[in-house]
Amino acid sequence: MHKTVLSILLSLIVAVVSNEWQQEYMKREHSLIKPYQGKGMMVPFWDFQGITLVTPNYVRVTPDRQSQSGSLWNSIPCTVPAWEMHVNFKIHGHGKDLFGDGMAIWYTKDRMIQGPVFGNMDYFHGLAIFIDTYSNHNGEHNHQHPFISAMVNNGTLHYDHDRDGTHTSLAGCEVKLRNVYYDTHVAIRYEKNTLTVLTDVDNKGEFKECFKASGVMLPTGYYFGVSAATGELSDNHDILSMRLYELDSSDVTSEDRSKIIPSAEKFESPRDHVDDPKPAWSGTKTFFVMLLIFLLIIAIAIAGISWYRDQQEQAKKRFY
Ligand SMILES: *[C@@H]1O[C@H](CO)[C@@H](O)[C@H](O)[C@H]1NC(C)=O
Ligand SMILES: [Ca+2]
Repeated sequence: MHKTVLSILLSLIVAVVSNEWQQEYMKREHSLIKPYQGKGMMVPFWDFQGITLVTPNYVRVTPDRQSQSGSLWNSIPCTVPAWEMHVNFKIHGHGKDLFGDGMAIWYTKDRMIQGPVFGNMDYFHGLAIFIDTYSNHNGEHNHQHPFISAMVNNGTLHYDHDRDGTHTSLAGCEVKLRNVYYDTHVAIRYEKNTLTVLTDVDNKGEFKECFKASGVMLPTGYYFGVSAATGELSDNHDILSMRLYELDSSDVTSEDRSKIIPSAEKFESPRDHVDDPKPAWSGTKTFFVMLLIFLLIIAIAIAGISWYRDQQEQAKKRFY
């Protein structure tokens, strides 16, 4: 009896807390989740360009065909100063050794402008996270592909495709994420002028750090987007979901961050990948986890007390 009540109570607490976290901190207006289409054929908060196709289960940014490009763009500028964007995607195709070109996740001033940088415009303002599956210039850099890297631009820098953007890259890491049977994820966290990119590409259900760059200045009011392109080589570039979480930003809420010009401290040369299994939790996340642990302890105490009482009853029955 006690046990059933307790387990119901516990699962209720867990459900409420996790739902609360989702509702409170996931910004629906910057997220793309299933079912994508609302009433009619409209996808609320998102616009599409080029070859991009919305299906019930994924958004195919490009199909596995040569010389295609497409993009999807959030239609609401992001006013949240500290955030974490989770992108669930799949890159797959018929090519065994040759495939490309890759895709990019954007947080930029302009949106819906087609161009040469994975289907989007060059000389952009803001942040690009490139998932580059094809090495255009073997020998120029000492990393393997696919390679995830970041670039911050104030509108003056050119993305050099022939060199895989090596000269303008902030940091990066190698990832094996193509043609796997499970979904792959990338998380982009921006808080306290620090950019952290994490990946979950091993089907383990946990993120590990790809790189972290401090001194990254990004304004509020830019747009999230994803673009992809194929050239002589091709791949399906599929987006399954995008979820934007608001992080605790009590330290910066008084600042006006809308006028910031995008910039980053000195570009670092690509360094070796360092695993960081310790996830950095936001204050709110930590709070809920502590609350959950606290409630669990209380539940265990209640269970313990009632068990003890039952034992006493039993003992009394035996004695009398
Ligand atoms: C834009 O970025 C370039 C290269 O980092 C820098 O030299 C230039 O001063 C920046 N311009 C502005 C207006 O911040
Ligand atoms: Ca490339």
